[in-house]
Amino acid sequence: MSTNQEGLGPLFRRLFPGRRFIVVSNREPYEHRWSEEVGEIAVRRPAGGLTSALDPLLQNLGGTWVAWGSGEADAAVVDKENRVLVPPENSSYTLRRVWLTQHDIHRYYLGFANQFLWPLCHLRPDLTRIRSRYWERYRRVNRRFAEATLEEARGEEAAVWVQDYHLALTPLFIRARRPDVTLAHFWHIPWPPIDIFRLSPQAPYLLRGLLANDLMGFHLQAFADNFLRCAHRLIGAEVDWDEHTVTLDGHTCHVCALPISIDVESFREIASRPGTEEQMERLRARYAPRGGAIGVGVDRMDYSKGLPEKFKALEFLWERYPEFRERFTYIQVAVPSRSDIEAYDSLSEKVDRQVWEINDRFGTDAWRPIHLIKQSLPAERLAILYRMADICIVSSLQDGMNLVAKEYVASQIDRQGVLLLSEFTGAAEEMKEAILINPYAPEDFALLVRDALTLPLEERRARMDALFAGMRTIFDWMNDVFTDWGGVVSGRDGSGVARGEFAIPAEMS
Ligand code: ADQ
Repeated sequence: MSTNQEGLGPLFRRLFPGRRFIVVSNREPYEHRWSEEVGEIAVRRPAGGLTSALDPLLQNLGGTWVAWGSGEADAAVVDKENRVLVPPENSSYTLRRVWLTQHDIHRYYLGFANQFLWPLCHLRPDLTRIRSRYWERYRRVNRRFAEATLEEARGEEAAVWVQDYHLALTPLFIRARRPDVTLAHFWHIPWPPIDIFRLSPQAPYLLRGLLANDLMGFHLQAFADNFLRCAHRLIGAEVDWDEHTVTLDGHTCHVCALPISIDVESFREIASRPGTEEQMERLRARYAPRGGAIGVGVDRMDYSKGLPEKFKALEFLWERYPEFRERFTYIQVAVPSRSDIEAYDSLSEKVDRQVWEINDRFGTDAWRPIHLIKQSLPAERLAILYRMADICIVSSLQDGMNLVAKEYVASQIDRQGVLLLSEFTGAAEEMKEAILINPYAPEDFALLVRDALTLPLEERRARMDALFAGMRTIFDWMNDVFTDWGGVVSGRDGSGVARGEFAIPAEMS
């Protein structure tokens, strides 16, 4: 752990002298809502590690954040250019809002992004919905984000950082008009192997959109390699496997593995606040009235997170090893997510049913095996749960990184917990001292839960200390992104203008 938040502003200025910093993402860092008081507007800061890390940096640099204006009162506070200064108490940077209609939300966000790209990238082609109207709207909205970004660049030199799978085409739409802007993109979810990605009828255009970047970041080298292979085989781009670069129509994009992390200190600070121990006692008495161990899971209700697989394994545990009945209680926090999509709705019902059946089968008058909390909890409550839990289970079937695993380790002030981590998460590449599980094999999974619950304290401590020692922070990650990106820009001919042809194929307009 080395980089601190304060060092990032000066680092950016040194690496990108004179460039305006612009972040582009689907979600916005501040949402305006009508409050209970008639006519009053309240500001909400949507939770999320990346937002909380980028916000202070933008406050320091005074740049612009371009995002979907999703708050119901957002339109009431912007100026005629759709801009509002944030944060409200200390105007430091510009939030430029992009408006989405109900059709846009349905087709671009819920449609192409979340019913096509998300399942495809999580190796679930069976759940993809291919609709031409989704693709048409995805193009249109991506172009809208690009236009807003171009206006915000105001003809000045700029460094634009685009986030995630919602905006794969935006880089090319920007680049085609402003080759002098430097562009980086971070893809937060897996990039699938070519045999899956090629199922996409739009594969060539998605690749072209992303190859307009100077830097393309993934959590793992394996995802970066999948991307390079797709670019080479599907559109004939030239790949340099030693340099991890890919060149198309004269422009070179650097493809890097940059594993994300969390604000470790913030979780530790919250988990060690005065009064936490008393709250832990209260929670133990409430959830595990017969004593014994407590396990925790924190996930969005998403089919990639392996919740049914986890509950299947826990069912095996209580069935085969009755000594854990009344001696091990599991708390699952599962925030509802994308519930307008059928696959999410049916997952939620399935999980409800499964939990009900397990509780009915093994529960007693004094003890409920699984507590399912279907709501979003503030970081303060999550940190207490993480600190209290004897084990934390992350059972994703596929996951770009998985921040929950890192949040659990950061909050383990008493160094006694055990992390069970799916080998199919990006985090498993770094967190070798976790107990690695295969969520597809419920009996082996159950055995490993049993092992975790019976590990001697000394070994739990040794594992947790090693996990903690290996933790990097989200600020280290941003430092790495800027350093790699800055290296690419300074390695160019000095003019800052990207070379290459940036024509937009007719199918993309
Ligand atoms: P997600 O799929 O959202 O992120 P994850 O990395 O686990 O997955 O992050 C979830 C975040 O939401 C965590 O910070 C967690 O604390 C929070 N959260 C979950 N349930 C919550 C609840 N009930 N209440 C409050 N907070 C809750 C995507 C990719 C991941 C990648 C991240 C970051 O899918 O693979 O790690 O982006 O790049």
